[in-house]
Amino acid sequence: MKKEDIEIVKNLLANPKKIAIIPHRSPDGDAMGSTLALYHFLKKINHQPIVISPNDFPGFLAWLPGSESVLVYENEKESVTKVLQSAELVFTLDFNALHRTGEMEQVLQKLKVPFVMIDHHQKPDNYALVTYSDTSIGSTCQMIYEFISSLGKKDLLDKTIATCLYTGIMTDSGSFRYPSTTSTTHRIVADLIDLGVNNSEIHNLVFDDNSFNRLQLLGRALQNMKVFPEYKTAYTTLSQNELDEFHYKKGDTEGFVNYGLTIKGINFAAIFIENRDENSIKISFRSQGEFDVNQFSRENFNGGGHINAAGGKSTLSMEETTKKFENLLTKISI
Ligand SMILES: [Mn+2]
Repeated sequence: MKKEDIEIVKNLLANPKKIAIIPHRSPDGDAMGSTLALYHFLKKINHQPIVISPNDFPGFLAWLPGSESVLVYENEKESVTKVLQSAELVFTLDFNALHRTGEMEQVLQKLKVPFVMIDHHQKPDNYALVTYSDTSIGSTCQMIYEFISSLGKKDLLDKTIATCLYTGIMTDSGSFRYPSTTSTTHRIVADLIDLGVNNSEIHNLVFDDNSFNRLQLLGRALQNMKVFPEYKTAYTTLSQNELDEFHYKKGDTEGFVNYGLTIKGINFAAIFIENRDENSIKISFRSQGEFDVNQFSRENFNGGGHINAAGGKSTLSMEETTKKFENLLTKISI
């Protein structure tokens, strides 16, 4: 973090404030972990923070300390809008473009108070007074650790904050196996464990949360998979009917896209998931090695993210979307 930005943030936090902390829509472990860690930290230094999520967070994160205090914009738009309008400072974490908050963007855009962005995705938009952006860091939670350290407040870290941070570092690093996991990541994690984090329990809480329906939905996704060895690519689909058949709940398809990459010789994987209500196809891309799925998604599927992990969207039918995808495979080198 830049020296002058640290000074600006120190000034912003010099007297008690009402602070809104915002994760992206459909928050994952890193988004919830980082916003709640910052929430606990700001409370400790006498602010009045509140985490406001654009929509519901998945059940496998509902054990996170402080999650019961999170407001969900989509569930109570009017009252949450008022809370947002009363904020004196806004932190946006784990995303870098306001449209990632969905409908809440309209409210955020009208706010006249300073924004602080802390994020590790590529190409940050220019909406914040302070932009702490670093695409080399594997998780926003790791950045929050660095952020608190930069403010000279590392001694305020405790088991609660550390538990939130550990969760996001673990989930965004694929349990410490993605290339963005560095020796610094492990040193920070060591610190968190010294603060009392129960790493093994957190792993169980997050990953051993399968329902029978979810396992069957995974089975369907694996059966639907198409593999193109010549393009080192595998993709799968889930239609709305299939989601309905297995009583899909938010978060159920988390991680499904990664299975394609576990096939020997496959470096590019995608999953296409139909959303009948929004009349669109939600897409996740993953790659191994050089192939830049962030760029691929930006150019072809209105999305973006990181080099090896990105999201996208299509308003074509499922059939047209996968046809477009298959055509693109012939034009790229993976
Ligand atoms: Mn993240």
